[in-house]
Amino acid sequence: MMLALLTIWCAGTGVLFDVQAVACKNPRAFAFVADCDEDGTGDVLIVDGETLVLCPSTTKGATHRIQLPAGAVAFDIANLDGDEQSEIVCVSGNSIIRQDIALEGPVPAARELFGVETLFRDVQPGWRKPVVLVVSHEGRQLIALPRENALELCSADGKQVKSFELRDDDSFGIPFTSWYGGPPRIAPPGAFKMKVSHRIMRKPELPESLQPPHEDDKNDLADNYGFFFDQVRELYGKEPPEWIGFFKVAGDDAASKWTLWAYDADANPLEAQRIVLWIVELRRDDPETLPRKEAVGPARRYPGVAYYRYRYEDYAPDFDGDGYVDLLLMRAPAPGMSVGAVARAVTGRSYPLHIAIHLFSPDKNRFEAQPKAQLKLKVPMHWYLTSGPLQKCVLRDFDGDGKTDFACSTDEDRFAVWLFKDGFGEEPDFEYRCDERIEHVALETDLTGDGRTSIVLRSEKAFHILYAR
Ligand SMILES: [Ca+2]
Ligand SMILES: [Ca+2]
Ligand SMILES: [Ca+2]
Ligand SMILES: [Ca+2]
Repeated sequence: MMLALLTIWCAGTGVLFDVQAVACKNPRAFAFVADCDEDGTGDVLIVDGETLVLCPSTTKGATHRIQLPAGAVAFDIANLDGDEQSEIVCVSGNSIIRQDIALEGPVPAARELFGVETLFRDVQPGWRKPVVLVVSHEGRQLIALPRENALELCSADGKQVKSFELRDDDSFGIPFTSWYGGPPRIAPPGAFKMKVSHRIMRKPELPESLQPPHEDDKNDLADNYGFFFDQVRELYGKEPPEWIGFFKVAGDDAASKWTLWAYDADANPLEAQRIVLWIVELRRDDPETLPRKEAVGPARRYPGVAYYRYRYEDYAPDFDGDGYVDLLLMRAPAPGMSVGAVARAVTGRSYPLHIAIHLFSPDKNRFEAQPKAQLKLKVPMHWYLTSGPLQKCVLRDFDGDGKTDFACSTDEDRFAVWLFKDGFGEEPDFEYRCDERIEHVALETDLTGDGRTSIVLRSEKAFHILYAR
């Protein structure tokens, strides 16, 4: 297949996504989102070795390749001078370098803005990551640099404008390394902020205007696995079998409703897997303490296994858009099915996978016993034996109607999307056939801020950008 062509652009009327395939050479290439054409929308960028590949939304289908300055470790895509175009600002050794982005014509040479020693000197060679370097402070675009004892804000000519001293036990966590995974967030127009994670060790006290969104903090309860394990043990009256999961169904941090679930040890081993779950209301008066139980619903059993991702809240699916998180169960055929049927499934090299959506009913305070939507899929047999039958699952809103939709791989090289419209249609609403094996979902993000999620898939030799239309 001609992946040597740099990009492939497919568009059609009435389809859910425009697809752009962007070839890349480096196996460790990664994608992230920034606004590289200053139009207020997110653009997909790919770091392919030392090449930055830009896929600006304003030139749909075209890519622009820029060599990152030699030795660049941390870099930011931002509009340093407030004109019509973003630039790359990066740290290379003790140099702060500006590389202009030219979406037309030749790319200007990189130039050093000033020299300064920063903590980025300690990163490993080859570390090359998007980082928040350019910040708005008191109406100015400044370069924020983590130094030995302070975060320093400098103007583009290297003059120190402000310095935020570190206290002894402070750490640089955020905002000095951005992570390219997870859902990036769109900040006010023109100020695109990526999801930021804790990576480097020192953090000064910063004014509110410089603080990135603390989206991780709200998940601290979800981090407390031991707390939920104890709850299940108490509710179950015995040791939870195998594994438990938990996710917030609704509410804020002070008063919230959670689902705790465990594999049901009482299930007949010949039955399909079954879970037992409880709806638990928690209240927490003091943010420092663990919450207490307000009310506990009865144990209820459901066929299948809850699809669960760590930090479920980030992906909390709400299929009917009522504000309550719904339950997605997946089920393989019961082991009790006839030997002949199993044999046929195996020889066909595909295996049935049953997906069921149970909506949460706030009136009944439980998930409905009857699924609201179901899908009967066939997936490669060996997925069961390796990483699980449900692969590359994306639970996001793709058409912007406020209701979560469903997408997953249906074969090594296929990715299918079903919109939730009072249920799922028999056929997928969108199907993408890659020309090689899809390895993982690189990004799932709202690029335009209107609730429609775009997806970036990674195959061995390319990224495949599915732009929500
Ligand atoms: Ca843009
Ligand atoms: Ca600029
Ligand atoms: Ca719901
Ligand atoms: Ca939707």
